[in-house]
Amino acid sequence: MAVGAGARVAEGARSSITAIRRALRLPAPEATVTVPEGADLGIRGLSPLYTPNDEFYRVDTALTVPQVDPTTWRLVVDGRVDEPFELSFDDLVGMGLDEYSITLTCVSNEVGGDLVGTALWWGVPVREILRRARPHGDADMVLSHSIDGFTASTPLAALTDDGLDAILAVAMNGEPLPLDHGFPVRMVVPGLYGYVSATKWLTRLQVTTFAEDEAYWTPRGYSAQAPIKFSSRIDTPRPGTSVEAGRVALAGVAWAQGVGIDRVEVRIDEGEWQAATLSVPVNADTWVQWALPWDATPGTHFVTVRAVNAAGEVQTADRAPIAPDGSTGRQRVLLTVV
Ligand SMILES: Nc1nc2c(c(=O)[nH]1)N[C@H]1C(S)=C(S)[C@@H](COP(=O)(O)O)O[C@H]1N2
Ligand SMILES: [Mo]
Repeated sequence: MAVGAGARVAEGARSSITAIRRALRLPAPEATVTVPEGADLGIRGLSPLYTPNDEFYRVDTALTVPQVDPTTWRLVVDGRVDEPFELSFDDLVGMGLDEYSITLTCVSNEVGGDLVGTALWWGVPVREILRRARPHGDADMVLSHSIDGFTASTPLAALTDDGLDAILAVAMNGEPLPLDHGFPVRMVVPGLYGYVSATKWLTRLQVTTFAEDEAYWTPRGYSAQAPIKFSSRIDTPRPGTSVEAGRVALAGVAWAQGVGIDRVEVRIDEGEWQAATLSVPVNADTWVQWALPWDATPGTHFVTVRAVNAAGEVQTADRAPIAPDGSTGRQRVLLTVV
């Protein structure tokens, strides 16, 4: 029976790549992230600073998780470059790994949604790889290709800028990338939505132009370029739940990758905006947690949150849908206090 045989082959491939991944030993990163004291407020119901891999959101078009063998994996770097070349997994890791703290966000994240997560990634700057290929002066985009046909269009400058930590990542929270998060190699680019930057199961970096090439989502109603819109979320109490009157810990997260969060403000019903306490930021690319103690009185109450980024911009109340380039608006939750 073809179906049964196919399923068995797929199972076999899966278990063998799983075994290869489990046996893989990566060298420790040369530079590690210093997580400052106070970076995690440790409040019950609040997202931890680093999202465990098995709780990290997953978004991709793959019907089955691609099984990519790192021992035969190659990265092709080509297109509008002087020196096209190929790299093996050992070549890549041999360039030296550093650790990066970066919050990833999906363009499909609704205001208050959970398609956002933070990890400590080990990787190599994309700029070091592109520098070797010597992109032509007229190139302005890198089309990153996945083994499964997915592509993402990333501005060349976002990958080559010295101040931006765009990386090819091989590890997530201290272990090789999980299979469903792109094993063995993916891109991670701070400040750009995943669909224009975070290619999993990466196989090729094609240096090109926005005029000449387009990525998977571009003809499907999403912008070719999409910086992350900064936002904030209420984690606890959960929307729609009832809480006991008295001191209640309101808490959540806020992110403004590349810029940083200046403050988070909370409003109860139609009251004044109150400044929340923030966790100590790890860097501008990593979300912060916020918390505000609230003396809750019986009845129903609306709690609204907004962030102010380090450039002084206030999170807009204007609602935008996820297409074509990300949602906006403020999360407002209804809580019943008994
Ligand atoms: N190969 C491949 N890579 C992909 C995608 C995909 O569909 N296929 N989706 C992208 C999108 S839309 C997002 S938000 C991130 C999500 O990464 P995660 O699943 O590790 O959280 O992966 C990006 N990389
Ligand atoms: Mo996404």
